[in-house]
Amino acid sequence: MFDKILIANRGEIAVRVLRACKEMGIRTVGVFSEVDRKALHTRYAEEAYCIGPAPARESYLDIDKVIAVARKSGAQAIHPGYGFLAENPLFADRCEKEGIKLIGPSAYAMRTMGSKTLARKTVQAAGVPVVPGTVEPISTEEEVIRAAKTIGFPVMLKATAGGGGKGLRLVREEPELRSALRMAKSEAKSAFSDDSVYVEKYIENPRHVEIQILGDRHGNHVHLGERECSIQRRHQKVIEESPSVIVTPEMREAMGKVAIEAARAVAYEGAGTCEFLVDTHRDFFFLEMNTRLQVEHPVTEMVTGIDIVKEQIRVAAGEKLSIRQEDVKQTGHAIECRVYAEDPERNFIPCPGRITSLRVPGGPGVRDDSGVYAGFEIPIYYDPIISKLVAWGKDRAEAIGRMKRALAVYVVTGVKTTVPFHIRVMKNRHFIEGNFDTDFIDNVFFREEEARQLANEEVALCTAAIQEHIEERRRAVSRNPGEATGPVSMWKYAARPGIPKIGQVGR
Ligand code: MV4
Repeated sequence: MFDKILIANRGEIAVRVLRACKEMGIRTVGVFSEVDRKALHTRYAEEAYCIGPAPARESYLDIDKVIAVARKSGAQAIHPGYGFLAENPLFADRCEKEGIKLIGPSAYAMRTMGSKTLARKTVQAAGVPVVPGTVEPISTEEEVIRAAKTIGFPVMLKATAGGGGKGLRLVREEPELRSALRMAKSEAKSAFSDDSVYVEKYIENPRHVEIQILGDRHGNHVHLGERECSIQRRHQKVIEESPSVIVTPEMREAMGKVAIEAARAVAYEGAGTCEFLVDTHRDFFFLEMNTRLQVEHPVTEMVTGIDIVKEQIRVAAGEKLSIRQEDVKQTGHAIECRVYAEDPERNFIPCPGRITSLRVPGGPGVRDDSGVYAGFEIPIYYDPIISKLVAWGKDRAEAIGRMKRALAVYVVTGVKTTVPFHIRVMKNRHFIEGNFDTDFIDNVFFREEEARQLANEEVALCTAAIQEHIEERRRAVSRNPGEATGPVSMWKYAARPGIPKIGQVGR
């Protein structure tokens, strides 16, 4: 086993990896940028080194600087966390050359899965169902048109180097194809400096379900079941859960099996994730494979009891996986809310700044993976994540109940957070019923919230009008006490003695 690991990351994920190392009795080395001198991960690492100015390009993404710290500190392995250098095959190559173990899969596995078309080709050859479409990048307009006609509209144009929402274009009908292709290509070019695209059949109202896998160097692979990740805002996951309400035991077994086949196809070592789109008939299709530890890994840990980071470290050291497939059991239900320093009232703009006070929830089934503390200033340079709040319960209803209870007492002052947004989602009837797809947040949820707000405004307006009327009468009566009874009904008026009836000739 390693006796010293460098954690080449910051924030909550660096803290998460540091915790695993400490529990395993492994010494830790941190790296930090100039704005992270007082960050939690910097303080928590046993030794830590500054690797440059705030911009990630000059610090967390600088391969030479990270390698220099590993050599100087005598770390035998590097854990890259997620983001930054985590899926960079050049970094993997460099670590190998330096004789430092990168905790994760080979550069070959990263390269294969990094190219979305090569990934499709590779896993398809291994018998994995992929979204119908091309397995080669396409260059000319004519080829794209031909491919789209063969596949059948609607289709989706995707960047070969893509992932996330960039270089993505939905094409419903043929006339839109040419301009969509130009846009997809130019977006892909500026985002990835690679303008090649491929074509897929568009899956309507899909759900995003992913399978966590683990592999070792001895040819063992297991899957840890699924995570439901359809609750996304503009291609950013915001809430994840395990298990998924739509996945049956048979489906889980089938998806787990093909995810393992995909992993075996690249001799996958460490923790990885196969993403699938699930259509309305519950057919599933491989989308892409992420060759890293994922943000949402805690929900899997909560339902399986397996420490994914410790397994990563063990297999990186050459050990066998500590579990066999038959040891993997999902117990209960876990939900994760990503708490960000963003203002949900102002279109989720990032709100970096100093956290003036912080009270984190606890109690049964609640886990908060945080990268901050009261007094810390969230820098503007990185993802403004505060923590990942995870609630576990014996079933989904209990997990939602615990999440609501935890969110209600989560206090962060000094910066705006996404906590109020999460509370709204936990109370949404579609969410409670498990009835949602990848369109839920951007379309259904925000539209319902807006309609509710408009209805509330109408009620407020009526209440104000009634109040105004009451006050107006009160003022009129104080001017003229004779008006105390208000306007007299014509029925009463007509019945009063001595008052001539309408149409009656006076006596
Ligand atoms: C799709 C799709 C429908 N059909 N591909 C968006 C990001 C990228 N990772 C894949 N994405 C999609 N690919 C086909 N053939 C719908 C999406 C999609 C989506 C996927 C997962 C989670 C949220 C999403 C939101 C909008 C669109």
